[in-house]
Amino acid sequence: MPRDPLIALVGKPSSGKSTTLNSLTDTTAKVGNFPFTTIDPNRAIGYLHIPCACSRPALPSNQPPAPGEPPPLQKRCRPNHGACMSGTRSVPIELLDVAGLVPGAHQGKGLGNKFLDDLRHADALIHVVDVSGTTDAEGKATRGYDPSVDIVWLRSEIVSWVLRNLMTKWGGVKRRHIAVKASAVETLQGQFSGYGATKAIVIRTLDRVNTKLPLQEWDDAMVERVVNAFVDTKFPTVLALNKIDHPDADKNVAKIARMEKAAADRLVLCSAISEVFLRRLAKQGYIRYQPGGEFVETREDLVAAGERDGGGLKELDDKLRTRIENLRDLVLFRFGSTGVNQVLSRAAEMLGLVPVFPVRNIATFGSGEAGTGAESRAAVFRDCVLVRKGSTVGDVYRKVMGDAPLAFVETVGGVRVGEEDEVGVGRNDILSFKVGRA
Ligand SMILES: Nc1nc2c(ncn2[C@@H]2O[C@H](COP(=O)(O)OP(=O)(O)OP(=O)(O)O)[C@@H](O)[C@H]2O)c(=O)[nH]1
Ligand SMILES: [Mg+2]
Repeated sequence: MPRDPLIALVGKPSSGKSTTLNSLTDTTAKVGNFPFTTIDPNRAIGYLHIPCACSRPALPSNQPPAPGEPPPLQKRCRPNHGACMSGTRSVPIELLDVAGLVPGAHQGKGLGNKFLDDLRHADALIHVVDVSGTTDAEGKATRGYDPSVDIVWLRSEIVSWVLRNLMTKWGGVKRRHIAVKASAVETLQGQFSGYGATKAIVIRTLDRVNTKLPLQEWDDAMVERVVNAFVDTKFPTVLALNKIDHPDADKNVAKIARMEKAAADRLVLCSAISEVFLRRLAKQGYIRYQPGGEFVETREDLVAAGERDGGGLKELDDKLRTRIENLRDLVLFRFGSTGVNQVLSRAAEMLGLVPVFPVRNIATFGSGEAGTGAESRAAVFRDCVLVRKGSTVGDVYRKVMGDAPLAFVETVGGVRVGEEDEVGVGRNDILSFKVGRA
């Protein structure tokens, strides 16, 4: 059965990995401004924001009663996990906060070997880069550091780690490869299985390298090329340019953008600390703020807008008011949000994750007890699972229902779909599984 996707946050110490994790979850990982605050790998559930099926006007009985009104299904959408706000659904996804990596990590520097091992099961990486330039390569406080070099050395540490693991055994690998007359795909799959590499990943790796040379004839440079291609295939990486609230961030971001021109879609600007701050103030009743949103409203704003009791919000002192003003100007107004949700969405896009909505009743999209009169008014789209692009209806079934025998599967309109049909956004992504013999 395919595993649930796992996204790992990597970066040097103090780049803001734990803060980013906190900004995407409800847990509070230990945050500090000194290196190596995170000692153990820290798993948490983050929330990926996606357009929910309940807001699709093309679904039967989902025409809005009047223009501007929410469609009827949206009012009855009740996720079992996460939430759905005005058609934007937050779907749980597993995140891993890897402790800070430093140059030389693959040789064990700063416990690097142990930390790199935590990456084995990651499907995608979020490299949290401190673009304020106020921390050096080891995460120590400084001024005017050039963060563009972090992007280069961190990737090369990952490559060196995989390369070293492979090269220590390469002689034996080659001999065995010849003895059992294996294909390059088979041999490499065996070697890369410890990183959770599937056959498809190995095939894509070799496509990238594009060599006709048999494996036993590869020289060191060729093995290194293969490992580079493997790292790019196995660990698609989003660069989260964090701390954009800092005055020195602009020039560093500009430099990185020039450097990454060919892969600009993997850059996302963010200020994790702003998101954590805003969510905390909202929880404490000082502001109105939708996580990841563009706007912050204070009591004064709401009073000015005619809400008599200021929405029940608390009064802000001068210090808080100034901080919120700055955050509005420096982050929300300039960038449209704190950017953290986009970081996660971009990682999910790179992974090609498809949200699928299994329902019990394909006519009502409900998942409660079938057949009751209340069914048509009951909660809808209770479940949503994330699967990889290229997954089939059968893959989703096994993920959701396990080994139970499958009779047939229906999608919207009661249309039968085959077990081998692929799922995709807007196609075979609302499914009703009938268990038992066909
Ligand atoms: N200005 C600013 N500071 C931030 C931001 N995000 C994190 N920080 C600060 O950076 C410091 C390090 O943050 P952490 O989240 O602990 O960093 P880390 O990458 O988890 O560090 P290690 O666990 O040591 O590897 C803390 O003082 C944070 O408050 C941000 O968006 N802007
Ligand atoms: Mg940390």
